[in-house]
This record gives sequence, C-alpha cells and structure tokens, in this order.
Amino acid sequence: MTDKTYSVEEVRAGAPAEAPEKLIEWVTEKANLTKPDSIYWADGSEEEWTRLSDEMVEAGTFTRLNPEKRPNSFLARSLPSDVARVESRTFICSEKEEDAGPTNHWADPVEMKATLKGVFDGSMRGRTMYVVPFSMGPVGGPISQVGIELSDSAYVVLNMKIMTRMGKAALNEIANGAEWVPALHSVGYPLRDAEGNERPDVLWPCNDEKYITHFPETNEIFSYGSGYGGNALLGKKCFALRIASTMARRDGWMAEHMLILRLTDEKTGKQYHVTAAFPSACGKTNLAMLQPTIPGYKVSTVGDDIAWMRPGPDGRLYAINPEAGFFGVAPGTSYKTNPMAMETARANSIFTNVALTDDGDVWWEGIDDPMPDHLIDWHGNDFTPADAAEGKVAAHGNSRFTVPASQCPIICEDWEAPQGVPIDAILFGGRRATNVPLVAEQYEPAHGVFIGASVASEATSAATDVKAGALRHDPFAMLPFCGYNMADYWGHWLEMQDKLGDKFPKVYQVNWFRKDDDGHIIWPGFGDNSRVLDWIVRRTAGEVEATDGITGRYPKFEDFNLDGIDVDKATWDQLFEVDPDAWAAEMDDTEEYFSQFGDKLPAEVTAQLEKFRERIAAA
Ligand code: SAT
Ligand code: MN
Repeated sequence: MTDKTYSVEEVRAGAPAEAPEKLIEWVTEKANLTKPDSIYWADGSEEEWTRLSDEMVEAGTFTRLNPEKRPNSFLARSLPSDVARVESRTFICSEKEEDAGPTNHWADPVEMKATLKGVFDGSMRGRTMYVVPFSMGPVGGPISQVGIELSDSAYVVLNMKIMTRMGKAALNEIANGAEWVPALHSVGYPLRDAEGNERPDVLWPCNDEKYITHFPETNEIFSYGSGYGGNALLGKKCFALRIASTMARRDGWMAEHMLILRLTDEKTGKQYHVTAAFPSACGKTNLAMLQPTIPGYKVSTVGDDIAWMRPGPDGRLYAINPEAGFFGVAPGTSYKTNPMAMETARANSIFTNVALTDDGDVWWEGIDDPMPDHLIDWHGNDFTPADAAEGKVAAHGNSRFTVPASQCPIICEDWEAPQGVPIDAILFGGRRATNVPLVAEQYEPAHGVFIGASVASEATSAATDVKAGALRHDPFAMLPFCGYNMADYWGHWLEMQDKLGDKFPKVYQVNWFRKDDDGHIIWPGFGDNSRVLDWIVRRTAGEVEATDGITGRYPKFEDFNLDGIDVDKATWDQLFEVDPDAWAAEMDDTEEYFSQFGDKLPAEVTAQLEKFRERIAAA
C-alpha cells in the first residue's frame, strides 16, 4: 500500500458538518505529514467507547476485567521503557531561551519544528488518525478552554474520554468560534515504511526517541514517541499546566498543579474551599478524597490534580477543575488509605501497569486484599509470593487508574460549576522526613510565594528520569509543569496577590511525612489530615491564635484537635521541631537554587530569604 494524500475536500467529507474550515485545514495538513490510512472523528459517545474498547480487547492491548467484579473496565500493560513522564525529553520551545528559564529544557522553536517534521513524517502509516475534540473545564464555562488532540492511539482516545469532556460538545464550542489549542500526538510506531514494507503491530507501540514539546507563543503541543499518561494525554500536563500557565500569565489568571476540595462544617453549614499543591505521587488524590476522622466535618472533592483559578466578580479567587477524571497512582491505594478512590474505580475504568488476578480483577501493592498465590504482573508474567520475597513488585510504582470523577461518591455537587468555587486557603506540601513542621501559616503574601518557591520533596516514581527518594526542589510542585520561566511565574503570583489584596487566600506549608529517629512516619496522616484542615479554617475565620516561628506561624498545642489519636505533647514537639542550624543550611541551599534565576528572581523573594535568616538568627 502506498501513502495516501488528503485533500481538504476529502477530509471535510469525513468530518462532522459543524467542523470549521480552519480545523479541517489543520487536520488535512497534519494528515499529509503523518500519513495515516484513515481519519476518524471522535464523538465521545458510549457507542464509540464500546466499539473502540472492543477493538482494543480484540487486538490484545486491553484485557477486559471480570464484568462481575469490575464492569466495563480494562487493563493495559505498557512497555517497560514507557511507564511515566520523561522530563529530559520535555521541551518548552519559546522564542527566547530565557522565557523557558533554567528549570525547563528549552529548544529553539524553528529547529524543533524542523526536527518534529522529520519524526512525524509518516509516523501514522498503517494507522488511524483520531481527531479528538475536548474541553478542559465544563463545556462553555467562562474559565474553560477547548483543544483538539490528533492521535494514532485508541488508548489515548479512551483515556481522553474519561479525563476530559471529549467529543461533540467540545467540537460545537469550536464551531461557535472558541479559540482552540492544537495538539498533535503520535506513538511513533508506523506499521509501514516509506517504501511500503509492512511490519506487524505490537501491544504497546512507542518509540525510543521521544519529544514532548510546547510552543507557548502559538499554544501548540507536539508529542512523539510515548503512549503513557502525561506524555500522551495532552489535555493534562501539556495543555492544562504548561500551555495554560503561559496563557494565564498573559491574561491574569492562574493554572496550578493543585487539588481542590470543599470542607463543610456540618454544624454551621459553612463551606470552605482549599487547594493544595504537592509534587506528583505525594498523596494529592488521597487528600482530595479525605474522610475526616474528626466529627462535624465533611469533605467533598472538586479535583485531584489541576486547578484553574480566576478572580471572580467579588474579587475573590475562584477555581475550577479542568479535568473530568482522575489519573491516580494505584500502589498504596486501598479502602484503608482512600476508600473513595476505590469506590470511584469500581467500574468504567482503565488500569495501566497494575497486576491481574486469576479471577480477572486488578491487584497492586498496598491494596486491601493480601497478595494472592498467583498473579500476572505488569510485565505480563506469572508472579507469586516468591517473586515478592525477592523484592519484585507486581504493579509498577507509577501504575495508574483512569476513572470518571463523576463516579466519586463524594464528588462535590458544584464540581462542574462553570464559575468555580471561591478559595479560602492554599496548601503547599511535599515528602519531607525532617525540618518541615506539620503545618505553618505564611507571615504575609510574599512569604506565601516564598513557601511555594522553596518547596523541596523526596522524588517519587512519577517520572522515569528522576531518582526516586532524592530530595529535589520542586517550586509550587510545578517544576515539570511550568510553561515559562519559573522566576517570572513567582512574579505573576506576586502580581495576583497584589491585585486581589487581602482577598487572596493565605498560604500554608504542610508536611505529613515527618519521620522520627527510627525512620517511622510520626503523623498518622490520611483522614487525620482533617485535623490540619480544621486548624487552617479556624485560622482563616480568625478563631484561633498562632505562635510565630522560623518557618511560619504554628498552631498552639491546646488549640489543635487531637482527640482520639495518639499524639501527645512530646510527639507534637517532634512534629514541630525546627532546628535553626538545619534551616540555615537549607536556606543556603535555597539561595543557591534561586541564584540560577539571576536578575529574574523577584526582589520580594530575595527579601523573604533575608527575613527567614533573621528569624533563624533570632531563634
Ligand atoms: O503522567 S502524569 O503527568 O499525568 C501524572 C503525574 O506525574 O502527575
Ligand atoms: Mn499531577
């Protein structure tokens, strides 16, 4: 078979009637570059989901799970070389290198476009190009945005169906004139070469050469070579964070790596909304779905990963969750740690790189059921307790569930409110065995920015090329996701704070992961984190006082609700131990980290570093 050439007329003939000319032209251009055998316009219907998932089962990429245990749900196994985001292959292609900043990989946009032209040329030979219209945020909402992802992966289409509002309604928005973000994705595994030599498909097509690229000046995304998660589901980190953060800076709003939750005080009926930023795989999904262990509070979930925030008519900051599903880390998730996530994943879900049980259900390390005598592991091999005894795992550390947010039993009734929910407090956290206390409140707005800017965390398995466990700076948990110079991003935060004045939410630094000298985590965490939220909302309501310390303002032992848990004053003191010498060293390290931003570093941030040192000296 030889390559097909597409004409605009032919593409239009196969497209929904409402597809506008500009979109048809773009699809035609990309089809002539990537040379698929056919073009398919996704409508997001249930019929389409069933048809594509049946095809995936037929092809062997999907394993249908036991419908009695996990209806309408599937397992996919990726290649071991394609299991997470690849930060070293993620590029910001701004015109000027300084606009990408020292923490991003920059590539010259003209050169990168030439490289991409080369790799995308013929990359879809033998495959279908899926045209996937999607909305980030409720369709038509004032904070929402639309995009089109072209992809040669049905796995991507099905995941996008869960993670975004995908299909007809989003296309209608584009037909009605909404600006859209163009995103081209290919797994980079054509089934035919330019000479027409065919090769068979594989279960998880991808390419060793990967490019995850963003063009902030033109809002374009090109992703080549990977089929996994944030590399391939382009609505998520590529659009909703990297591109959206640059749009937000231009237009006076914020795109953040934050969960959003509502805390309701059941006695008064008062509602509080909290956003929280943690690096990938540090428990955002767990916090978003927290089951309070203290009576009188109810948590409902608005989002678990990304928040888009804009000033509302009353001058407060309002947030929406731009996503429609959760792409959660499986290992460690259980009815004990996160019952709501477990309930959300009971049906209509895609599991990637978890283990398969003999009765057709899923299993992973840390799930409630003990390891059965036999499993098929994420490589597709037999796995028994003997393998576990050798230290092997049955589910990959970054194995995931893709689940519809609407299935979460505690999804907030306003999770799709187009105008968003008003934010009362913003939390920053990370995994820190030492130094960082359980909770600290900002002294002033610029100190809040400083807290975000100095986030450091023990790295997890969410990226392939970052050593898990090592401490790394991850400002605002945005290090891999900020689409522009990180120092300019801090400047944008300072500007938003200025604009909103005392209506801008207060910032809190939290740490659930502090360890004692024997290496045990001190704080019970999970549902007991409601105790921290309780203190925070009582603080924002002006009901309790705080004690000034080196890193911020701390709760008083007597104000903090510790009823029913085994945290005495000695344990409390451990949780809040702040060693001036350790912090002096951490500030030296922070100063060095900040120095890479040169004169882009906002003066307010430098001033906060000085104030921090003064507090150390006074301690
Ligand atoms: O793979 S994703 O980027 O979507 C998940 C994550 O790292 O948070
Ligand atoms: Mn994330």
